[in-house]
Amino acid sequence: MGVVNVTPDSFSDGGVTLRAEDAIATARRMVAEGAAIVDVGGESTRPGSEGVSPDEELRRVVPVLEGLAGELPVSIDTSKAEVARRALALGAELVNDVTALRGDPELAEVVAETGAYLCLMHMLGTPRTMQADPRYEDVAAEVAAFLEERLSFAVAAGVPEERICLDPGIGFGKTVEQNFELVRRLDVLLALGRPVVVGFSRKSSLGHIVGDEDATTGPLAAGLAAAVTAYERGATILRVHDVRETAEALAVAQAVGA
Ligand code: HH2
Repeated sequence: MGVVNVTPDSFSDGGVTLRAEDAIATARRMVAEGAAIVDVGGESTRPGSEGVSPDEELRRVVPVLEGLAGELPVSIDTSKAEVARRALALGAELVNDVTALRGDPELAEVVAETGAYLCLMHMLGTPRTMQADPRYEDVAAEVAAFLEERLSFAVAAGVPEERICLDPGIGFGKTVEQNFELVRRLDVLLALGRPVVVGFSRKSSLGHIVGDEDATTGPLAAGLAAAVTAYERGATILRVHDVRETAEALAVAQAVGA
């Protein structure tokens, strides 16, 4: 899954593809480089962010979706029913909701009615508060219990279980150690029986682990190692900013594992 942020303030690439034509070109390049789907988002959820209005989010993503006109598999990274509805009408196939259907009470119905795929992600708190001293007794078990509950909620709302994937939410209310533990113990999430998404790409924990205490992003090489280790532990979808490099790293992991 290639990340296309149509935002001025995303944590690693804010402003890079804010213009629709740049976002469209990036999405096409990512698919040419090996992405199976591109995740288009118009709102940053980086630590400390406040969120944007539905109108602003639509203003950012609609021209990109119109430009792509259903030519590529697209996921819409949103928590808002209004944005999801419009994106799905413009050809998006998957709704990637970092609130796991807790943000907008109407989003479940939109996903159920349209037959879209859905990604449910774990987050502790909100982007504004999530990195303030996150605590768990057992991070993998608690994230799995949360995702199991959200999965039941989505199914009860009419989203078929086979259309749902789950994501531990790397960096969303977790310490550096907790992020790595979630990948190490991915089997606990896989036991829920749904495909698991991992989005470690460029996240600051990667910078911390290679010695930069003040990192707000992580280096590419560290992100590739995270992608490969997540893949080897059973992740099905890797949400990444650097598609070509990730596809090359995964080609090696696959060749070894074949
Ligand atoms: N991470 C980000 C955003 N959306 N969705 C899922 N399912 N999993 C993730 O790990 C995830 C996500 C944050 O990355 P990015 O979109 O690059 O940054 P920002 O939120 O600042 O736009």
